[in-house]
Amino acid sequence: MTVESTAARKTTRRSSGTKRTASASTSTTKKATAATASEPELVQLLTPEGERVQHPDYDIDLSAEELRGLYRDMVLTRRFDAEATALQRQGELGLWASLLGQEAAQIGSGRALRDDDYVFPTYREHGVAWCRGVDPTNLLGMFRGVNNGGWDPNSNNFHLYTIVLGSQTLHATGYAMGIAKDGADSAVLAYFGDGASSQGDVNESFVFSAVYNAPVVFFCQNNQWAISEPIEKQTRVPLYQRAAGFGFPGVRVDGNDVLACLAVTRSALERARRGEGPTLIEAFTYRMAAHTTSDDPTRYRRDTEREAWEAKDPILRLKTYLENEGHADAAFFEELEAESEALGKHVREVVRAMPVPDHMAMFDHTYADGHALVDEERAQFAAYQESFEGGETE
Ligand SMILES: Cc1ncc(C[n+]2csc(CCOP(=O)(O)OP(=O)(O)O)c2C)c(N)n1
Ligand SMILES: [Mg+2]
Repeated sequence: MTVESTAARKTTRRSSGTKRTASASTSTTKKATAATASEPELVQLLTPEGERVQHPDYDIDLSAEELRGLYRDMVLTRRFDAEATALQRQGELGLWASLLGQEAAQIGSGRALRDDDYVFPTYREHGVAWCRGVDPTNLLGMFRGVNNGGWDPNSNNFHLYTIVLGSQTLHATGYAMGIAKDGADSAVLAYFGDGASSQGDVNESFVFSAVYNAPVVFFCQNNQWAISEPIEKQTRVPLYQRAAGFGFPGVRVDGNDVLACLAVTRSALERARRGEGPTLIEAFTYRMAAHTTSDDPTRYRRDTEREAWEAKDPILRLKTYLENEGHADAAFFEELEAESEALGKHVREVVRAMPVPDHMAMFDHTYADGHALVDEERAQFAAYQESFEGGETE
C-alpha cells in the first residue's frame, strides 16, 4: 500500500534559475498517517491505489449503496464541470472556475451536512452545491452574466457564490453565532482556499468563532495555488496548524479521499453541534485545471506537478475500491455514463436558452431602497445606450 506523504514535497527558492520541484513522492509505509516532525499528519481512509486503511480517530462505515452514491456524486460533478468549461470555450459563458481534482473534498464534506446546516461557499463549490440540491444549471447564470447569483440561498441553505476572498467566513461566523443564540443544534460549513487563508477576514472569523464558541466548521481546500501564487507564499506552517493559535482544533485530511473528507467533516460538524466550537479542516488537494478559464497555468507551474497529482485522482481510487470489493458491477458504471451524458446535454440546452436580461436590471438590486449614486450611474448608462445609432444595443 502506498500512503501519501504530503509534506515530503520539497520546495526550492524560486529565484532566477531555480524551479519548484514536483509534488510529494509516495512512500511505502504501512501506516495510514505517516507523521514525522517535518511531515504533518494526514487523515486518509482510502489510498491513491484504492486500498482501505484505518485511522485511530476517524472511521466510517458505509454501505455499498452509500459508496456508490459518493462515486456517482463525484462523476456527475466532474461531468458538469467539464461541460461548463466547454461552454465557456464555445462562448456561452464569460468565465468558469473549474473544480477538477477537488471532487472528493467537496462531495465528502458536502455529504457530511444535515439539511438544516448552512453552507457559505466560494466560487468553486460546484460539488457542494450538488450535494445541497441546487440545480446545477442555476450555477451558470452568473458565469454567463445573466444574473447576479442564480438561486435562493434559503431554499437549500447554500449561500450565493462569493468572489471577495474570505468574506464569506465572516458571514458564516455571524450566522453560526445566530444559530447558537437561537439554541438550535445546526452547524455552519464555511469554505475558503489556501490563498484566502491570508485574508484578514478569515483570521477575524477564527478569533470571533473561537471566543464565542460558534458552531462553524472552516473547510479550507488547500489546492496548492492561489492563481499563480504557490502555497509557500501563504504560510510558513501547515495551514491546519494555525487553528491552535486561535484556540480550536485543526486537522489535515487527504482532500482526494472522499471517505476521509466525509468522516472528518462529519466529526467536526458534530463537535460544533455539541457546542464545542469551531474546527479548521485543511483538505490537502490539488487544482488540476487552470484557476479559471481566463488563466494559463503553464505560465507558472510545471506539468510534472500535475502529473504527480493525477496518480492521486479522487474518482479513480474509489472506482478501484468499488470494483475490488465487488460493490459495483459493469451495469452500474454503464448507467452512470448514460446519466452523465444526459446531464451534459441538459446543461447545454438550458444554458443556451437562458433569457438575455434587460441591461438596466443590473442597477435594480444594489440597494434595497435605492441610492443617489446608483440613480446617477443608471442615468449615465441609459444615455450611453441611447448614444448608439438606433438606440439601445443588444
Ligand atoms: C479580497 C480579494 N482579493 C483578491 C481577489 C482576486 N482573486 C480571485 S481568486 C484569487 C485566488 C484565490 O486563491 P485561493 O483562496 O487559494 O482559492 P482557489 O481559487 O485556489 O480555489 C484571487 C487573488 C479577490 N477575489 N478578492
Ligand atoms: Mg487555492
